[in-house]
Amino acid sequence: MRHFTTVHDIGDLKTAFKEAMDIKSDRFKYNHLGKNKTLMMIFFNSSLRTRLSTQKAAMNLGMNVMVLDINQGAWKLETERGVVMDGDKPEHILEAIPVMGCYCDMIGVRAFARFENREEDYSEKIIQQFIDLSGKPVFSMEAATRHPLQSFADYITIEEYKKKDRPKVVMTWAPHPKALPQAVPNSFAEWMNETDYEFVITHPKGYELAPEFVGKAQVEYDQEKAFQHADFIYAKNWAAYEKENYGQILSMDMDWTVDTKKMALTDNAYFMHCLPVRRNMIVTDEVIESPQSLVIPEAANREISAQVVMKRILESL
Ligand code: AN0
Ligand code: CP
Repeated sequence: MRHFTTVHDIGDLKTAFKEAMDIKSDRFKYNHLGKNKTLMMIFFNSSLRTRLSTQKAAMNLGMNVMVLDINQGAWKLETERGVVMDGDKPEHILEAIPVMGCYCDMIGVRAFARFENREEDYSEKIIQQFIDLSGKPVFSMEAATRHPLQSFADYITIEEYKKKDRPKVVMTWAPHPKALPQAVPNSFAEWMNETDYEFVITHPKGYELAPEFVGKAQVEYDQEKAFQHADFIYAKNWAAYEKENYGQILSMDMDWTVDTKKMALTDNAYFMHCLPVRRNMIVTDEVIESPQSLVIPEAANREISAQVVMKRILESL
């Protein structure tokens, strides 16, 4: 594997899960693979889990790690070609990327959707430029439309906790005070559509995701109906995708918050969220603190998903 930006880069999911379990049973087993190799992590946006779990996974593989927060200490980057750079941005991304590529063996990039232009976000301009111009393998640490390391960790978690072969997994929209990208729900849907689980998406009208991500998922606008017989509830907020209100908040309806009453409609479902989560907006204290909450094991699996991905990239160098 050279680059990792979508589920399609990982191949067969069952094989990837087996590799994840192999690594989980002894995370230092492949420590020789990363000797004298350097991971560079580039953050255009904040992070707690991705930063720590990816660095830890790289250290487990014996790699050296460099981290750069573009907005803290680096030169402000111009990203448009053709502009007269007489403003507040001293460096162009078209030089910065190949320069970064000189100092490392692979690059992890976090660059969220900017919500300025839907076509530009959905063209994955920033991460694609890293792929085209760095000369090094590139993996996504959440790009404009997907968060595949998160979805891989979510998939591992479901495989570990499922009590039946074909669980019912329900992804539900929930309210949030700030506009959030569609990357996490898009990506989760993309991974779930590669499994044989029963997969349902529920959200208020107007929050439809891009059809290429919804795929064969069932869309149910009645959240209570969707929760019936669910084995996993995956909560997430996202802003509108539709062209006329792209990136906008259409609803803050607290009736969509995941609470104990709604969880009681499920088949004793597990609760999942990628974190960070706003309590008592997305989910109540009671639900996130309940024994059914998988938010911590899910975050722990971020180290494992990152390690499978970087191990495969190292093997291809
Ligand atoms: C980000 C998002 O929703 O995409 C990152 C989640 C992993 N969340 C926030 O910005 C709060
Ligand atoms: N889930 C996740 O990616 O968290 P961070 O934004 O803290 O990295």
